[in-house]
Amino acid sequence: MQINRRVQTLDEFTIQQMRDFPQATGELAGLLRDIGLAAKRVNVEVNKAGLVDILGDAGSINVQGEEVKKLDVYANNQFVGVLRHGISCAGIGSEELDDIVIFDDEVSNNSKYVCLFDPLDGSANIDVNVSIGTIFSVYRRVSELGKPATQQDFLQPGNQQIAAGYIIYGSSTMLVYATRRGVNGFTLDPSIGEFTMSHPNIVCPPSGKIYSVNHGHFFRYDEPVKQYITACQKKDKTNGGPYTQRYVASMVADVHRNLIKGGIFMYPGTTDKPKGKLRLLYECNPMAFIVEKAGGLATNGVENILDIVPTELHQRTPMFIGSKLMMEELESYSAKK
Ligand code: AFP
Repeated sequence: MQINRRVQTLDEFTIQQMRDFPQATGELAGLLRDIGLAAKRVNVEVNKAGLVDILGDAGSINVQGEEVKKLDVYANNQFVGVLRHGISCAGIGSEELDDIVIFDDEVSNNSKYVCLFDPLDGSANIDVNVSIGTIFSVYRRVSELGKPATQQDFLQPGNQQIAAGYIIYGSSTMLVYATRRGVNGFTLDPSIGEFTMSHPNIVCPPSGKIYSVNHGHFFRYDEPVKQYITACQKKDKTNGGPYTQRYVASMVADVHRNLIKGGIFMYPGTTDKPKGKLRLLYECNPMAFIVEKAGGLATNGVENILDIVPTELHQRTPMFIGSKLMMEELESYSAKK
């Protein structure tokens, strides 16, 4: 029996990754440590949301025109705070903030990275105790070090990401992140207050039996999407099925489940909202980076999510993401069109 199994913490892992690159400055390890700290603080509040006065709406409306729930505001403030006071980030973009925030101090202006995040994705689920998450995306600056970060640092295509990840506040609290070297998952161990390696080298199964989509919009999807969804419903033992439909309406939870078990998540455009609902910079790009580094695929129905050149901070995009073979079957319907 294995006892006192020594598990590697997130910080130990990122430092090990840094040691593999002698030229590394440790800034990325520092950034991930800062994100892990903010995540632990958010986790405490998420786990007691029902007990303290942070349930319900904060009364304000965010840039998306959505009711801002108090936990959204708290989470945003935690991530902005640790990144501003860290030494690795020159500025941030957030779903909760109308515009980018450039930290513009001597240390931050010499930081190599900028960060974009959705501080609390799935916030409509907060009050009903369904899993929610934080999504983050890290870019190397394209602007001159020593000077403040600029808008162009944030409007880079997703294939330029240095790292991307999410925290899922669910039955356990996990932090999953990807770099070009792969995808690793860490589970928060409350007994030591550290994220500890639980899912090394995550690989997305090439196929699966789970499809995730909001059926309530079915008749507003375009024909290839409706044809693929119908094909999913018709799967049986003779052609890789039967499939099951799972949809939590927290993308982090849906994509995490499909990443581990195999599956496809779809948030298509609709006749009334052709760009769909999900945001490119701090929802779709990071999730696409993670899933693609794990061997899956992510598109907007026409091109790879990671190849889209952003034009504005809060732009939306249709999103199809998941197991490679399931994505290719979906694409075959678009090709027929
Ligand atoms: P909220 O943060 O407003 O709850 O939106 C969550 C989300 O952006 C994404 O996490 C879900 O997959 C998607 O919206 C659910 O949207 P629908 O409720 O329209 O299906």
